[in-house]
Amino acid sequence: MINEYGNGNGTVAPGTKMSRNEFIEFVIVEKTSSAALAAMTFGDSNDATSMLQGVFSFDRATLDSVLSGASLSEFLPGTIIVVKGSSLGAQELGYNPFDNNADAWKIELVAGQGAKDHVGTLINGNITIGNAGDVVWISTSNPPSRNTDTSGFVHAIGHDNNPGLIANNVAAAFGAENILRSTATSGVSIANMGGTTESLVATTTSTMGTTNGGDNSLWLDGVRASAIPEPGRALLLAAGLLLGLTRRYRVNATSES
Ligand SMILES: [Ca+2]
Ligand SMILES: [Ca+2]
Repeated sequence: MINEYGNGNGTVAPGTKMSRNEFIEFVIVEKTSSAALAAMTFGDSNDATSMLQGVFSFDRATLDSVLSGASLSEFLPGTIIVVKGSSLGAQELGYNPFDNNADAWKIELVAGQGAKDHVGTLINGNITIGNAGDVVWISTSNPPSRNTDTSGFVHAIGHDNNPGLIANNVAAAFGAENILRSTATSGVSIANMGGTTESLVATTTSTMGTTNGGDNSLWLDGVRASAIPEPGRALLLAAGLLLGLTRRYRVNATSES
């Protein structure tokens, strides 16, 4: 799912096909392999939300190196993957969901490196978030067959006061709440404050790489808690039990002295 995207100034860094200071934040809601992610495409629409604009895909080798570092074969539910422009810092490929640390659940890919423009040239624009409107989408089609093809979309969110074809198709497929009736000036992010049912807001407080606060954080915290495999959870329970025993021992020691 797309959890948030940030609108910057739209200046595209050479060779990256994405605005320097914009980002897309994805959340994974079921166990997903690097092959499955690399087989998908994602991108944006034009400002009128009437046509697809940029089409990207994830770099499988980068995702494999992340999973290998974490000794996992799949990304766990609750994982955040950020795709960002080249001015928003270096790639962050550390991933360790067994760490009880929000940063350990996310990776950040830079456009042109861990996430790249799709080799197909049928739809060949840059990812630039528009002030008047935009739709950010992820699709099983590789790539979509034409610039109005939304048939493979597995999720999309957007903003537009006057929705075009793509925005209208997204509203019909995923719910009217997936398109925020709003503009988004530079510096504004569109963020889901809900869970699997969108509750979109336009906000100047972007949270690239972390949960969006409110019900969005409660939802993803719950998803993460139930995603930790049993051995990891058992270890955490054992650590908690040990802590409890230590506390009791300390209380007894204090009362005896
Ligand atoms: Ca756009
Ligand atoms: Ca966020």
